[in-house]
Amino acid sequence: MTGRDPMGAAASDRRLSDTLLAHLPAEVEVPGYVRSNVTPGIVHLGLGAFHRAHQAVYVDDCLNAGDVGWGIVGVSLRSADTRVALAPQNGLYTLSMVDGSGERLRVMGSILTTLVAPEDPAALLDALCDPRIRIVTLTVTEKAYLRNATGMLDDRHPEIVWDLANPDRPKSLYGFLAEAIARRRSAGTAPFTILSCDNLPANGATLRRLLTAFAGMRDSELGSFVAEVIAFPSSMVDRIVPATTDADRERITASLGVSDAWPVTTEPFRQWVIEDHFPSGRPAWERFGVEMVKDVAPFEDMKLRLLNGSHSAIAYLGLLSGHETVAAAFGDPAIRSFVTALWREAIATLPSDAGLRPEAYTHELSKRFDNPALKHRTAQIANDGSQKLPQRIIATALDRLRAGGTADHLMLVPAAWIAACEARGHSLPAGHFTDPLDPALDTIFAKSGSAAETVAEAFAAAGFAAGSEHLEALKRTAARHLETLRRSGPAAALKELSS
Ligand code: CS2
Repeated sequence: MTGRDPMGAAASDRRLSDTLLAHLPAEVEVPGYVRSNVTPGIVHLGLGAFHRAHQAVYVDDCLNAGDVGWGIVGVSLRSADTRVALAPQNGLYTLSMVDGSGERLRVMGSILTTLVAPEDPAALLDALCDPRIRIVTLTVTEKAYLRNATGMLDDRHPEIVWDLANPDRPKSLYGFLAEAIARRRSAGTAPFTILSCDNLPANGATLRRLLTAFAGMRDSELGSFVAEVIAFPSSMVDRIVPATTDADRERITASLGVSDAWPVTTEPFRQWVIEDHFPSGRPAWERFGVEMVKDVAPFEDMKLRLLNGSHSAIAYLGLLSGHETVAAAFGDPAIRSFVTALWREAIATLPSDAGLRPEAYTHELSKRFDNPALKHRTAQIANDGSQKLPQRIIATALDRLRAGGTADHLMLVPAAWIAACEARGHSLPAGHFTDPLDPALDTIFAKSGSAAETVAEAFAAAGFAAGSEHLEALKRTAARHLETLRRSGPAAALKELSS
């Protein structure tokens, strides 16, 4: 396929759209349903690549099977980029699944409309109050939960302060959800179920706690209503989705013969485990491989501690060792054997009676990390370490120490996080990755303290192991690693652990 049609128009002159669906190459899968028959049933907050490669695909499966009441209203809480790309394409975009054996393309039709919250908060509140909406899903990333260092709602955050004073024009997810819940309640509309799909432990219960706190600050009765009436099932989501590159756009546009401004690239693997508590109804997701369970906690712990924990390790050690992608870093024998030892430390903290199969899981993970076609950048995963490490690494390390074990491998990860943050502007480009804690980290690094001093201040700023009796022990181990990283580099730190 050259990207030129017989009339001579370049592929990039024509945009993917409903009317062009019938003209795509036969090997490209397209929606098997009539999109104009689909009605909205879900509002999704956080229209990033992950949602479009994961949940939107499971919903597309349901629509293909004729369950057409579950179309998605996709919402960006920040930038208009996704709307700008997708609106001229009628919300259509291409999902590209890649592995060593090639690429499969499928055009997704499950996102019916796209909204940009800051442009028109009233439109989002209207969408949330539509009685046809029965579920609100979220992939807003860890930092949008606006927790302070002790894990409580950060009630001094400017967006929280604004939302309390301006309930009709909210900015944060809490402002939107609380106002929509209040409006539905006074209109006599059944509440929606709120389904967090972020990589947080007990994500449903966590969101319930934080939204209850926010709603209670507006009005104590609304707080009780959120706590008692709204359902917040927890879920574990899994699919590796690298950020889309210009090369992806060009390759996929050439294959389609029409231009797609924002396709998503992912791996063949996908997993979704959800607590089955949807009082207002839900799609029959279990028909498409979703595991509907009573308690998602063991699955969440396994995924956060084994996949995400090792991902962060690979990201920071990979960056310090000059590896640009996960596959390259995991192909480095020293990093690979470190990750194997890290998994051993983490597996010992998982429940043994929950039917998990961590050895099979890590075996499959190795194959996923090795996927040569994925080009998952270490810098992408390195973002927001202060928000990610508590549940990926620190909680695991605390469990190890509580059980009388060691956390030597685990504690190399926060040390490598600090070293990689310090390396920005030196051996790594400034701004190579970012963290909400960057202003605080800059102040800490400017003091050029010893490894022990830097670790103590960075741990305090991030709230790592705050209040735990094991905090000092964890800091000591991390400081030892940071000293080696600073003095002799990542190879020496890895070698020290392998001997
Ligand atoms: C990654 C995750 O960027 C990151 O922090 O660890 O996005 C990871 O790829 C997904 O959780 C996989 O399901």
